[in-house]
Amino acid sequence: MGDFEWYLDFVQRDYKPSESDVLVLFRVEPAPGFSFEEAAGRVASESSVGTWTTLEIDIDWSRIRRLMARAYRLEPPYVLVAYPEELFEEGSIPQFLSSVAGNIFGMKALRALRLVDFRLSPSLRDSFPGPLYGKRVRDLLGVKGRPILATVPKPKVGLIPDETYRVSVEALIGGIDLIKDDENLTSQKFSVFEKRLKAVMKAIDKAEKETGEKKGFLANVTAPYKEMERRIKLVHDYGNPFVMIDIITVGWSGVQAAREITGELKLAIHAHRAMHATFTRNPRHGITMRAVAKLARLAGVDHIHIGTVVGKLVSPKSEVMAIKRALTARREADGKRKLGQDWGRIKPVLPTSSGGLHAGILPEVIRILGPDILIQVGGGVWGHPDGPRAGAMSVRQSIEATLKGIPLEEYAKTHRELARALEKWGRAKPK
Ligand code: RUB
Ligand code: CA
Repeated sequence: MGDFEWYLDFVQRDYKPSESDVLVLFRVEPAPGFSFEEAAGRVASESSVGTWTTLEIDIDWSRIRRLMARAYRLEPPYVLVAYPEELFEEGSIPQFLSSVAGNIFGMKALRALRLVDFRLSPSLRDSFPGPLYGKRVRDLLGVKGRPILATVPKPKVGLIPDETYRVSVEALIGGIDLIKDDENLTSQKFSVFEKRLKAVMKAIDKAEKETGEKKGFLANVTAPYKEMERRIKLVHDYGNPFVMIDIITVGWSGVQAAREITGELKLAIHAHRAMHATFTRNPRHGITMRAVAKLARLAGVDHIHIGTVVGKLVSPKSEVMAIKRALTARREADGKRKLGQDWGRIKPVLPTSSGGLHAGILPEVIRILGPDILIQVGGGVWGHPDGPRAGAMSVRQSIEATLKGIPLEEYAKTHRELARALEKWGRAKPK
């Protein structure tokens, strides 16, 4: 058997990347019988121009050699790969992922592979729209100096529009800014999309009149594409400036196409990340949430879930902070296990903290993430002993106390709704 492989040609330790290269940082575990170098070469090869064997065709090989990816920094288990930007189609997240997160994840020579981070070249970056509003969604609501507050009516699915109307009025009057659909509430028979939209808009109208505050609806338009487009237009017709999309289940093509329409209609996109944990959770395999968040920023969502550290879903502090930086930095420096991106004209995204939150643990969330975030509290509003209006009030009171630097127990002496929330939950960290 002759020597038919050319994988090691893709390892070039002396390569100096240029400004126009796209860099991707991988964590690589070779399968038994393969060296780290062989595994790294395969990653660069299969994600760019290579295949399993040398080729015998008469073409312009100088072009192919130019298009090769190069694994140039090998620090087991990490490898940094440089790709010439020409390998990528402008403005296409699907094509980018088919390259750098494609076949390589299934290669027999790798036991595990994780896409840790990436940096686009300036011109590839600028081929994406980024958020329409990003942090400026605050202007849509007129909320300044405190986190924006959303709530998902619970039970998460099963309410009929009339019930959604009644409970939404309560939460909005109690002090919530945004009613949010849950990830799996779209248009089931008991809550047909347009009927629910109508109901929530009616609740918003009533609450705005009563409170003088501006309110909104993160309406989950997630659906097969044509239907999603129809729902986005409906949301606009009803005069609501927000939609919510489950960005992972809809897929990047759907998110990018939705961004074109929402851009025309001037709607903000709330990105729910349901399903991300199928590939972000295992630290040895998959794609980091930090990388997913950067893709979402490029595609142009305005808010995205980043975790809570203290809530019901897995979200370690270091990871949550890394995601937050990737979403909000104008320009990030390279770190030990991260590639900084200069974001140019691409706006920052507003981070959303959600999942198992209630009045008693909001001070910790704000201490960790700061006040420039969107906070979503579901069970912590709907499970309040005195109902959702009191639940919403308890959450606003907890935020007020935190921003004024007053301990919750102290503030609770003069704020009954907060006191009642603390009686039920204390500082419990839900699981
Ligand atoms: C919130 C909820 C959201 C999670 C998603 O409900 O279930 O879908 O935030 O997780 P509750 P993440 O407030 O009752 O827990 O935000 O980590 O993506
Ligand atoms: Ca949910």
